[in-house]
Amino acid sequence: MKIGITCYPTYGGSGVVATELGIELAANGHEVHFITYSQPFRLTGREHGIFYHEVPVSNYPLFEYPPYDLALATRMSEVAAYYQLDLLHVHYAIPHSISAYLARQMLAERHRRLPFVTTLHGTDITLVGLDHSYLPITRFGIDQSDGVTAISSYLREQTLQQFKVKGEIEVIPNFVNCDVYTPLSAEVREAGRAQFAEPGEKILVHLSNFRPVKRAVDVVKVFTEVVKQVPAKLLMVGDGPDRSQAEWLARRAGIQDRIHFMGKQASVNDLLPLADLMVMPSEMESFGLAALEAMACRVVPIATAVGGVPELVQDGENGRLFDVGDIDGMASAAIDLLSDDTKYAAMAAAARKTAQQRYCASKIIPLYEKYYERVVERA
Ligand code: GMT
Repeated sequence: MKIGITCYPTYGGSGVVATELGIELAANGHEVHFITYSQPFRLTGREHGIFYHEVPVSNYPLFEYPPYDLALATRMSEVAAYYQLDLLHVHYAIPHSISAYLARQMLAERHRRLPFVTTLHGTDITLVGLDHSYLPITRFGIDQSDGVTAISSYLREQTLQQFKVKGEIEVIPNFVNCDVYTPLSAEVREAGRAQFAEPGEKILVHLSNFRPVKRAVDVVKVFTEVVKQVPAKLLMVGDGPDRSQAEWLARRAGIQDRIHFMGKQASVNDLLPLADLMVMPSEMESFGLAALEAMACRVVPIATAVGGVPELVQDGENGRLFDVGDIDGMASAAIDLLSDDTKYAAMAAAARKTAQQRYCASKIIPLYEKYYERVVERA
């Protein structure tokens, strides 16, 4: 098939999922066209079967707000016509589903079909879509989509309840390429760990866009308790509004030398397997992709039981779950696991098994392919 993909190309879970999906689809022989305002950060631009089309947004003094949604709709319709796309797949409802709707209407005028699938990722429903000014247009975009998927059962239920949408929503969970996100050999892992930690020290990792919903400050609070009992280092991967507060707290606690603030990283598959624990204390996660990527690397998640996370993490089996803000609970679970090699090894193995058995790209990509076929057939 020839598939157009639109997403937020910069840092964020939905853009990562969209990019990885495009890479997997191209590897399966499909032709994939990314239509976004900049090249998705996990793409090099040289991948076989993947084409990138930038959306230029002209700005005139008259426009206080440049109309990106309209520029996107125009580019979507052009790319669809020039490359004879079978369908568009947009990630994150706002404004992508509305631009796709406009592109479909524009092409219909010229007797061309362009069905589109919208994948809901989380904050498009749980935060942005519930802002009164966005709710009706988000509902409209969802209702107009030729297919709608959600990345967890939790998000599907939320959308049905809050938006009272008309059509079906198919749950297709997020995925990870278990060959790319995979444990390292003992030798390579030890060499990698030596860049960040002394021999015998444990490594904790946090990966996010440091938005308030991620509670990055809680990670530092948990780590402050952990290092009182276990020699350890913390890798803070990513950047965003709460980074400065997290850095300030680390200094105030006097543990700044134990924390590496690494900023945005293009690839994390070489970093995650160096760690022992992933700390994800989010206020909300519709799925929790960072935890899945860590689990695939045999890293145990210490997370909060919010949104779709309990669909991925079963407390005490393949990770640990706590209430939001339960710093003591998360810290003592981390200390317990880092002090008991047998318990840790069993949980780490279960984490990897969960990724392999339920969320491997090889299992999830065919679900998207079948879904596309159904959408194209009935459009
Ligand atoms: O929270 C983020 O990282 C941003 C957001 C996005 O759309 O980029 O993430 C959402 O989508 C991810 C990929 O599907 C999910 O793994 C995250 O759980 C979800 N974030 C929230 O629900 C807060």
